[in-house]
Amino acid sequence: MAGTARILPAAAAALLLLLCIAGGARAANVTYDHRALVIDGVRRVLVSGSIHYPRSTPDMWPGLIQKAKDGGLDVIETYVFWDIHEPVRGQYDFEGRKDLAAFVKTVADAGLYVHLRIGPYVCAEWNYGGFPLWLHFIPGIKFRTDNEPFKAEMQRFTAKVVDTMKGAGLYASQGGPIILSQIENEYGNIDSAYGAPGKAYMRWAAGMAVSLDTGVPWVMCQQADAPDPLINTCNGFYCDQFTPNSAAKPKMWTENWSGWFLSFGGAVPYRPVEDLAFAVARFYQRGGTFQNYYMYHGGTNLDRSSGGPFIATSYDYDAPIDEYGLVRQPKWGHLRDVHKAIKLCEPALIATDPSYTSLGPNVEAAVYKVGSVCAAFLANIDGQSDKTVTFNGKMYRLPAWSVSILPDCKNVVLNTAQINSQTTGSEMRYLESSNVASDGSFVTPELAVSDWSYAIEPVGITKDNALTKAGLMEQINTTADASDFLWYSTSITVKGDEPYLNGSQSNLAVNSLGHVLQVYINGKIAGSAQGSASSSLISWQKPIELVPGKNKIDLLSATVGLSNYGAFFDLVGAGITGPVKLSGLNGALDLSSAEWTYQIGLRGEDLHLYDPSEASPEWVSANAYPINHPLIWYKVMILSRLTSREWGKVKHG
Ligand SMILES: *[C@@H]1O[C@H](CO)[C@@H](O)[C@H](O)[C@H]1NC(C)=O
Ligand SMILES: *[C@@H]1O[C@H](CO)[C@@H](O)[C@H](O)[C@H]1NC(C)=O
Ligand SMILES: *[C@@H]1O[C@H](CO)[C@@H](O)[C@H](O)[C@H]1NC(C)=O
Ligand SMILES: CC(=O)N[C@H]1CO[C@H](CO)[C@@H](O)[C@@H]1O
Repeated sequence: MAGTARILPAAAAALLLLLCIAGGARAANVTYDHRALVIDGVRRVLVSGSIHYPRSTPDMWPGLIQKAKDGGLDVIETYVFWDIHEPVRGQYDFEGRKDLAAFVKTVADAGLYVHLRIGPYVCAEWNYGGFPLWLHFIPGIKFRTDNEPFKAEMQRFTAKVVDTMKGAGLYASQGGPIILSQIENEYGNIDSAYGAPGKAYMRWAAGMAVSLDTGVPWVMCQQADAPDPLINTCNGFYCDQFTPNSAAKPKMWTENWSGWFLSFGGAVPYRPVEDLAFAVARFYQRGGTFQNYYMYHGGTNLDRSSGGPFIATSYDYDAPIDEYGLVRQPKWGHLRDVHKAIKLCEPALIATDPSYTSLGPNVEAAVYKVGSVCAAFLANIDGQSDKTVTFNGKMYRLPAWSVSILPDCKNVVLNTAQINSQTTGSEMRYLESSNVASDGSFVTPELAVSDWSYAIEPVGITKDNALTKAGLMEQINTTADASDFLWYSTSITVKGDEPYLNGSQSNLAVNSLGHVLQVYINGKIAGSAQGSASSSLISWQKPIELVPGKNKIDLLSATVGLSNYGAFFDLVGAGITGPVKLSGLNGALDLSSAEWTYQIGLRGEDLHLYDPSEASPEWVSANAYPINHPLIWYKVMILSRLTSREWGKVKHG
């Protein structure tokens, strides 16, 4: 009996060990040296890509991640979006599209690593840079500087994320996929505006992150003076000229822009794959060992998550996987080939530092050679002319703005300007209006579209909880972003002898911080104006018609995504801060300090008209639409008749 008792614990331990290995949950030791991230003592050449979990749906995640893996990625990078996880202070939400742990586990299931960029400031063209709005209302708070209330909140949320990940065993040190984590974000671009307290804050953030003891390295991107042991990394279109701030740190590129984001009214961004491939190959040529595509799948800014002003709802980014989750060719395929070529060079890349030689004007060779292991990159950085060069006694032709990759220092397996992969992409089809069924609905083989219906939105104040106050109020302070909309309403009484009148006409001038303005006089639209992505300011002026007696002035101000970038972006206001003036030939009436009534949000929002699952009686289904009513909601239902799998097949044509 005594013998059995001694043997049992050993058997149990052996079984446990087996279980751990079977589950793939073997702890990995992630460190770094001057060449690379080092995983379990081995330097690694890694290709990473950004996929932000809330910009798609959980049922899309496995497919997106598989396409990333098939495209040659080793790492999936995501930001963590504070505002969606803590919509109300202290009330956390990690469900559905916000299930960060499930996303990280999905990446692990595909056998890839994760770079978790906690921020918690993330920029990301995300509403308010990812900060929850309640943060703005904490007494005495100043964002992103040496301010105790801010630091306390930032530390609490960062620790919450780290604890959630640790609780699920997701750090590499625990056998999970997370090999890297980021604190703050591109602070070095703007920290000079915060002076010495900004520097103190940056050092505090680094120390706070390290103290959370994740067992994996931390990075700060675009932060040249990131303190040890944090790795400072590069973001940009090109990062080949970047060097880290210490000879003990590897050269890492955390944002290589695969394209660019879309703003309302702006051009749809496009970055040719030849240029992107050139930038990537140059980075590995010049000693880089980790680069991340921002974005690999951009996705969609769902709900009200778009940053601003005027960031579009599509976050496609011209990425290798398009907004809908389909591979974009030839971008995806060519980059996969580039990754394969770079991986063939990995033994040489991790063995030594590159040595550079000039092969003529604008032509550079980099050679990684130790004993018989050798890899070379030949770059023609001339944007105009092709070059023919001699390297190791052989002739090579290099197209303009291209890199040739030679994993054995002899044979070119890939040139970044020459696309060998499939070039046909998916085809998007518009719904054809010719396919109208007898019941009036509109049909294609794949889709059915219901009739349109409409609902009237009243002009001006309709809610009981409207607030009346003297003077004009800034919008974000007033709405706390509970809605995009704020009504400003006042009235004036016209006797007929007012100096600002001339006959029946008078000019109304409205100055707003943005982003969109609509002006109503006595319930009728008098005009509208909007800012743009580069400046949201509005200065509107027009003759208006007033009537004897009482005149109602209703101004509707709307935000289109709150600012997400720049020093003090959190203090950039919105809405009608004035002046608002009526003027005529003989005088003016300043309405800026008049009594105004404020209503946050529209009635249709309170009725959840935007929610297809709620059938509001407000909706009128009709063939004729109201004419000359200024504010109307419209609705149509698109009814897919196919499963998502069949849909994918149809899209691929
Ligand atoms: C992790 O690896 C580093 C060097 O690569 C080594 O110094 C350290 O002791 C290792 N830590 C553990 C826990 O194995
Ligand atoms: C309106 O303007 C005209 C000149 O354009 C002027 O003669 C007239 O007196 C003005 N009327 C009022 C009420 O100010
Ligand atoms: C919002 O209110 C705060 C506190 O009253 C004030 O300091 C700030 O200037 C206001 N912001 C804007 C944009 O007006
Ligand atoms: C936002 C930003 O810094 N963009 C720059 C990135 O790099 C490219 C190429 O060097 C510049 O043209 C952009 O202005």
